[in-house]
Amino acid sequence: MRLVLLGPPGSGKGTQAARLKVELGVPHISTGDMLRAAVAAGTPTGLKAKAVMDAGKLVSDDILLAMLEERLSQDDVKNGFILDGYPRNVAQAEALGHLLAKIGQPLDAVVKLDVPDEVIIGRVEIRFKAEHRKDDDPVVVRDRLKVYAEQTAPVADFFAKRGQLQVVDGVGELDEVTARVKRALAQESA
Ligand code: B4P
Repeated sequence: MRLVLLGPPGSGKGTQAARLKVELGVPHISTGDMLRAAVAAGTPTGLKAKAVMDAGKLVSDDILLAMLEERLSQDDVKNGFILDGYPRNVAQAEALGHLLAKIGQPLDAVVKLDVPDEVIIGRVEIRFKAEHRKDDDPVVVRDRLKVYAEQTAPVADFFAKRGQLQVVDGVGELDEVTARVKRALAQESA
């Protein structure tokens, strides 16, 4: 299974990917986690990305593509992957298509988690209080939602036009949302 999880910041992409990877037996590739690891390690990529991430903006397409290309060249993705956080704009969606064609691993499914802004703001506020992630600050979250509407929402249209998009209600208990995603994937493979 080669799956892309789309959705606004805080829609639960990372949360659901962590559950689905166990059931599907494929690795979870989170570009957000990879960037946070680079920041924590103080790598050149991390140094460039930190301020951009803290401000809730998108890190440059070049950095993301290089990171993803390297990750998708590793052995553990041979049987598939769950991609969470990429693509975040149409240029990244196009780059992903070229990259997957090059490595002979076309996508099987694209699932978008649908969650209203007010629910997202509530969820992320809880995490901000617990973890103090700078980009979870309520002011930054509003900017991230703006970036999503302007740059990432068109990615859903990109996949919809290709008949690849499934939209799943992302509001509810974690188990409920997981069950909805699994139903969408079962339909895709039927
Ligand atoms: P990400 O790490 O992708 O952050 P996210 O969008 O907030 O995460 P997600 O939607 O996975 O939400 P989560 O499950 O954690 O990106 C961070 C930053 O990295 C970006 O702003 C950008 O700067 C940079 N970046 C990453 N990829 C990039 C790219 N391709 N190009 C450029 N820049 C890039 O859930 C959020 C919270 O909700 C959690 O606390 C969770 O517990 C809770 N939650 C989840 N599901 C719930 C449910 N059903 N009910 C109640 N709470 C729930």
